[in-house]
Amino acid sequence: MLRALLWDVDGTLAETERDGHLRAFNRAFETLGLPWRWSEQRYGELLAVAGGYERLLCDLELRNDAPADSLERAQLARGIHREKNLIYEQIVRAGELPLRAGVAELLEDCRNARLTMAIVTTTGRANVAALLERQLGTTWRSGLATLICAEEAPLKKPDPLAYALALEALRLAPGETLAIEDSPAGVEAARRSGVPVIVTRSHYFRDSPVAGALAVGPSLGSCEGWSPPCGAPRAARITLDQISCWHALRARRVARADGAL
Ligand code: XBP
Ligand code: MG
Repeated sequence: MLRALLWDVDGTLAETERDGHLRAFNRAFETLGLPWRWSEQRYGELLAVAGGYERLLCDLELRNDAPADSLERAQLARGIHREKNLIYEQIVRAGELPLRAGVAELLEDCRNARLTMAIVTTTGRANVAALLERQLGTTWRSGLATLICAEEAPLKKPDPLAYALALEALRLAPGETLAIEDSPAGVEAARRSGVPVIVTRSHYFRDSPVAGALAVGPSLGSCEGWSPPCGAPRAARITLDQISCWHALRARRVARADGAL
């Protein structure tokens, strides 16, 4: 039985990478008088590295015009990342990062059904709080039993730590939960902790292989294009009933493999 829904943040709740973090990084470079700018395509390549600070450091290591000394480079990266997060928060508070289609409705389904939810992300807590407060109002925490963010899980996805901590906090077995992710790293993190996962593809990962997901589709705001197909293909969006169906299918597969059915 499904007892908790675990939400990824970046790319899943909102298109935060292209419309938030990338813009904020470029503005941070500018504010700090640095000549660097990342194109949308370059940022897509850098997304192979999880975590904004780690991503930035990886880019600086490849630049001839970045400090050659590793301590100096790390210090510079910390300063840029701090500035980026301040700017990111401004973008979010200005309302420029709407939730993706179907997200608010599915959150509401879960609240109405009193289904436990959690946030499981590799971004910082302040970024999550700013986004959800701006988009959902001051009651944004309602229904969220725990938030596992970069502060709790310094080993970032695809490491399974964030999911392991969420399961521990919720005192649930992996099979009693289901994660919603958008990226291969997120899917790998969930799978390595035994958590079944569905994928709502985001801008940067629209064609990436996501092996092992229970279901994959373009948007929670539509029943079109999902594999396996939705049970109610004419429904306007992915509902909690649909999520529960996918989860139950998997539970039956596991039971069959165990010889219980
Ligand atoms: C995706 C990430 C994040 C953001 C940047 O996180 O890799 O690191 O790109 O955030 P999610 P920070 O698990 O939510 O998909 O700069 O705060 O690290
Ligand atoms: Mg993500």
